[in-house]
Amino acid sequence: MKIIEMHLLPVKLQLKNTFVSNHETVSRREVSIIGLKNDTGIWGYGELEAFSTPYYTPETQRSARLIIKETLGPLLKNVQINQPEEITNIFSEIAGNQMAKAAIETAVWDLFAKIQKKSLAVLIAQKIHTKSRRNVPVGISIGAKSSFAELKNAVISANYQGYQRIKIKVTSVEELNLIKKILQVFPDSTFMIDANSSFSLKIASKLAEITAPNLVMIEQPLRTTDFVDHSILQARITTRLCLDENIFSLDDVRTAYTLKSAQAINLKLARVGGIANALAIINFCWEHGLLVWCGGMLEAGIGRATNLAVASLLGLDFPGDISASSRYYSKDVITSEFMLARGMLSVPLGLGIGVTLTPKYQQALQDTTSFL
Ligand code: OSB
Ligand code: MG
Repeated sequence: MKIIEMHLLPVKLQLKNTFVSNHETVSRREVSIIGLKNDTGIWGYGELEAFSTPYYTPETQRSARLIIKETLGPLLKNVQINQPEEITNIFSEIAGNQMAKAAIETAVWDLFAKIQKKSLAVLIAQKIHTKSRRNVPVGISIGAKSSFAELKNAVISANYQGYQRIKIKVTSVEELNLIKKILQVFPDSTFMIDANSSFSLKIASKLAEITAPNLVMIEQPLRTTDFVDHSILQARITTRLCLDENIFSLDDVRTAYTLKSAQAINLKLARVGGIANALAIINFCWEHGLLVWCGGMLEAGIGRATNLAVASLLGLDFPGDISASSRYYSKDVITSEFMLARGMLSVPLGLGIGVTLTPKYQQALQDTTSFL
């Protein structure tokens, strides 16, 4: 197969609820939809997940769109592609730029699944010699809250909707104290905390104190790229640490494993450069007893469908950050909605990612000129 057209459409979406983390406060989410057309006229779709600003990762929507158009796209021009995994190898001569790479790479996987007349979930499961589940248990990530009442209401709502695990963002020691109370008020809910790099080893004893039977892990408490302090902290606390911001590659996961910096990995397709790298990381984690689960980054419909295909893998059982569509945008880019039923989302059964752009976005994407 050859890719003969590449299209990129920037879209701005309005979040229903402002999302607060240590990095930034997001109310408007900018993503880009990428559309690839192959030489038999089949389209594959991907989503560029970089944020507008370089706080969470170095890439931004603008920087990644530039890299896609000027650097990555041209590497695929007139190239015969026989397997989706080849994309990662072709892109490996380009340093970094994981999210730009993932946007194209995931679209190529969608294309191949469609060519092979199967769902992306089934294609991915075959690649890693497991099965894909029809329904995936999921969790929710609640933005940081500065009052106990607000936090408590958000937890009650998450429980009412049926989420199987609740992640709470924390940006300060004061908020950590609120969460400590929440853990006691809701003994039957499963919680985790995500600090998005807001702490340092100075508060190691505070983090050691917060252990509770219903607190399953603490995500990225310390500085992005720091494996050493995370390792020191993990040795001092009984709660499992999970890395997010630190993980851009399998090499990073190997570093975390070797230094014992964490016992769990938040896996984001975009942050690790796409599906082939994600599968290599899943394999490594399964072989080495690291808990790996599917993270999220406020994706729109295309990105959520792609995540769900990966999260459907039998064995990737810990509920990920893939919530119902209703939790995110007032108007999404796809025609269908992901709805929560008994704490699960169902995996689309159609070909490829199994979701369709709304006519408006499909038209707008096709109206852009191909940059290939
Ligand atoms: O740290 O996991 C994170 C969203 C944007 C950037 C980073 C993170 C998150 C989330 C939200 O926690 C997960 C979701 O998409 O629901
Ligand atoms: Mg995180």
